[in-house]
Amino acid sequence: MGFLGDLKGKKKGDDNYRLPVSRSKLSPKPKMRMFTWSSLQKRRIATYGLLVAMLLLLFRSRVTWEWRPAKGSTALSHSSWQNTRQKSYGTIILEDEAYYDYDFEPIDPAIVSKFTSGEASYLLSEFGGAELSAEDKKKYETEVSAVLGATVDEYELQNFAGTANGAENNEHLLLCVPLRDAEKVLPLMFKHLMNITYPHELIDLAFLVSDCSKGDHTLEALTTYSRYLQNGTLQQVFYDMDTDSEAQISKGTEKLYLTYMDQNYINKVKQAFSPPFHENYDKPFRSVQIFQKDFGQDIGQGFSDRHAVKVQGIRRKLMARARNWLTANALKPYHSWVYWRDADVELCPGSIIQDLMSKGYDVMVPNVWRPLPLFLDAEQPYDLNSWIESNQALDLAKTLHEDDVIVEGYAEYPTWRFHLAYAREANSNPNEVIDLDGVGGVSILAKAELFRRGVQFPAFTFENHAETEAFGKMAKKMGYRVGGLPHYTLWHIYEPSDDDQAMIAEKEREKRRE
Ligand SMILES: Nc1nc2c(ncn2[C@@H]2O[C@H](COP(=O)(O)OP(=O)(O)OP(=O)(O)O)[C@@H](O)[C@H]2O)c(=O)[nH]1
Ligand SMILES: [Mg+2]
Repeated sequence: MGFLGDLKGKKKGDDNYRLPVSRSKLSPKPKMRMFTWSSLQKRRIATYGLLVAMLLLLFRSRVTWEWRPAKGSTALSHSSWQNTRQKSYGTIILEDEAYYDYDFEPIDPAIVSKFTSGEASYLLSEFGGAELSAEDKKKYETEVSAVLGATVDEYELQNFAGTANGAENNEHLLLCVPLRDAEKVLPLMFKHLMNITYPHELIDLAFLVSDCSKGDHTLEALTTYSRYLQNGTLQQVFYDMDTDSEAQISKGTEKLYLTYMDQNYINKVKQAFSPPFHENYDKPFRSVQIFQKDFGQDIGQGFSDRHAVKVQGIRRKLMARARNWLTANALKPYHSWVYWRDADVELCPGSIIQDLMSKGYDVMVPNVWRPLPLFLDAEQPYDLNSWIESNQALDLAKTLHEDDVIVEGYAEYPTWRFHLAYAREANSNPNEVIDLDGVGGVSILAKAELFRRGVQFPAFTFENHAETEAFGKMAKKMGYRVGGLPHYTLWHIYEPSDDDQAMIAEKEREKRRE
């Protein structure tokens, strides 16, 4: 069964399957766009149509789509959702300028074709020679600039430095997510993306899918969900998926461990993903780019596989390569900020981007914990990669080979560093900031300037570190301010380890014996 196999009866010609992913293909502003279809575009549409039809067959999806012509100028709004809960899919007209700025103007093939035999020939055929009346001159200038100007843009990079009030200042942000074998967590990830209250029209989403196992559908699922997201209909898709009774039954058996968790926490998660949502929850993002590239990562994505100490250095360097490929391909000159987010986050405030931005740092991370079963104390500091350097760790580094990578949380590397994770006090000021040296990668906000200046995620050993911790160290070395919020917490999903599963099974057996 395909990943959307629980949904009901999608129609082949359904407009929700338009390929809208790049911004220019979202419902354009009528007065801004004059379109004639070139044969290339027609061919593309035919190919897309064929692909979509194949996808539909492949996923055997079962959603009933009810097409409703555009009524207003907004996507299915949260109030319409709350009030009616009906299936209604309106055409989205994206009015915000931020969807269209810093964009090459579309080239009109009819105008371009007039110039194919050179300018002299154009002048002759259009105006009978080079002598132009005032009116002809105007037309000439418009058409020449449509051909030349359409592909020439200039940027004053000073204007994209990033401020603490990015949303008010219309600052564009690139949101990067690396993905591997992530099919299962994609609905969670997309719900979090919709929950983000930083203006969606200012956010370009960029995903990199790598090294997925055979049988995993991360790439296909990501593409399909992204299309729904950009059509403003993903909320409805998830509602249908979440209310599908068959799917609930199989989820129930799979998630037995939930009964062993703190029910307050479970309720918080439920609440985070239930209406009312914020006003622009369904609003499409400025663009979505999906990249696929394998790096030869063959360490398993299971909890126990990826946490063995000896694989950490290799794994972290490969992750670093993936991150660098993603930024290098997706960063545009108009981005002021880059936000990195892992897909496997369970709870996170929708205002995270503004919250991290408001501190005025160049790099800022929150605290990351994870919930645990009650029999394991209910919660635990999770991301130990955000820390302040210690003399003990610097001394330890001197004893290591220059290519060795120190990883936190392993007895092999006693660093005695101050970890952001352990500094958390549940009810303390979430705005308190601590300066850091290393950072974890679950949720990093950084000014785009860092990447332009050459700060990156080292895929080699940099000061006995790799990836995000080395990113923090490198940023510091280049004079940037790196900080973390000890009392502002994101919750990583809990995946029962092999040991935890054995304990749960034992408890279940005990229950049956009682
Ligand atoms: N592109 C790419 N993404 C990856 C790779 N490995 C993990 N990811 C993704 O990177 C994010 C973090 O991955 P995790 O496996 O949770 O790794 P981690 O956060 O370093 O480790 P944990 O502390 O175990 O959570 C998730 O969104 C993964 O899907 C990889 O090799 N390539
Ligand atoms: Mg993780």
